[in-house]
Amino acid sequence: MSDEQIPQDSKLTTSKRRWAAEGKFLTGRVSRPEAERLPPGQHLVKNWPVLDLGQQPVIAIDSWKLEVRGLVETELDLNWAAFHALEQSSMVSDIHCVTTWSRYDNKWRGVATRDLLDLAMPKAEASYVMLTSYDGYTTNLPLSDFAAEDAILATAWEGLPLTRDHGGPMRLVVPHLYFWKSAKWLRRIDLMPSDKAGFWEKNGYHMYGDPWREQRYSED
Ligand SMILES: Nc1nc2c(c(=O)[nH]1)N[C@H]1C(S)=C(S)[C@@H](COP(=O)(O)O)O[C@H]1N2
Ligand SMILES: [Mo]
Repeated sequence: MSDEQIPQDSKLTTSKRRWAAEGKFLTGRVSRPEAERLPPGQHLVKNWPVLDLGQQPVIAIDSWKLEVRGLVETELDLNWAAFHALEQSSMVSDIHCVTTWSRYDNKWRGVATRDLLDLAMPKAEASYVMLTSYDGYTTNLPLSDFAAEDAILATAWEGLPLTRDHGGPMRLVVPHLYFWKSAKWLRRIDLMPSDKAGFWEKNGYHMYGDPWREQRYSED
């Protein structure tokens, strides 16, 4: 599609134009050659392992909600219908778990984190994000990484509703960081001025978690 055909007032163009103008969310990430697709120390799996704290919360769609709080112009309280009224996107990405398995070409559908941020409008001081889930899990990452082009608040995987064991009804997917940053059963997003450790980050995992730099543990 040429630029002329994109409606200039669409949500996508608005957020892209605004973020480009602000020079925001530039992570310096580059696309990688196929030979570097598998990060060091990882092996490929075809199945999809389940990893969590052992408590898989049961969340009724009627009582599900997502809160956005902290350094935003507009705090958000979205129920299931409001979340689905947002622009829905599809993305295909790889999973890299710190326990050394990787899984290629996972097809997600849901709300792009950028589209959610476009609604909430991060304040200039917002630099980090804390994610809080229904099982009490927390994890932290820079706002620019949360806002990556391929980061998605996923409600479906391979065309089917995301199952509870994998974080359904909704989980985050941030493909360019180790998978512990991709909070399952996500309930709340807090925008913060500075970094704070989440659950695994307090327990020895790296604050950032880049698979290509093998940032597995905090002493790395
Ligand atoms: N809410 C929540 N999210 C979580 C976890 C968790 O325990 N609770 N575990 C993390 C870890 S360590 C990994 S590897 C992935 C695993 O996701 P999966 O079970 O869908 O493979 O979820 C991440 N997100
Ligand atoms: Mo993990």
